Amino acid sequence: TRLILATRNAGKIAELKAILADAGLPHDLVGADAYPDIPDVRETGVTFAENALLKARALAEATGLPAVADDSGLCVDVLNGAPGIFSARWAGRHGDDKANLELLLAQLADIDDAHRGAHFACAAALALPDGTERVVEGRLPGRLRHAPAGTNGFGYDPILQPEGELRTCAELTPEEKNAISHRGQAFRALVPVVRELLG
Ligand code: ITT
Repeated sequence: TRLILATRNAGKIAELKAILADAGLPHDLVGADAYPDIPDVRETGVTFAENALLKARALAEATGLPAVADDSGLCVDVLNGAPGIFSARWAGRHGDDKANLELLLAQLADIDDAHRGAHFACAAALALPDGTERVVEGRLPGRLRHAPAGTNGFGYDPILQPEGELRTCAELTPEEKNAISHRGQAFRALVPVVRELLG
């Protein structure tokens, strides 16, 4: 069966395809870009889980196919969890990863190493056309560098150094990142749910 990945973020799509294939999910995974006529849903939720469910539900309803969605972001301790659900548009324009990262580094310029704790969070949602819904979450704790390092991944990867690592997420290989990431954890937890509900 076909499973729609309800995201237009290329970085997420690449990771999700690898994570779900590694977990042995036999479904034909198709990005939301295969359905260009379906308008983007407004992310009006106040949590990652709510927004992931909104995105999955919209695609499942519009296509009549099961859909999974990812809502994720970077939560910075000293900013009380911001950018959080606003991570994709922290500097104003949706999806401007470079501007978002530069603004965040500027905001944290005076924060010393002892106070640069942060985590990536991800909610993975599954929605079926019959209205069945599930959501699970994962997180990757670490600290924020003062300057970007590495070229792999996307978004805030060049500044988050996972706990127990000397490299940033952007210096990990895709396999290393997926093995520990918020997204890897959330979607590996979603796989048995997909199996149970879709076979
Ligand atoms: P879709 O809604 O189409 O899935 P989006 O990019 O708008 O795409 P989100 O609203 O979930 O998705 O925003 C997530 C943002 O959080 C993303 O733009 C990145 O800046 C950041 N982010 C999430 N996961 C990340 C990761 O693994 N590495 C680095 N940054 C990440």
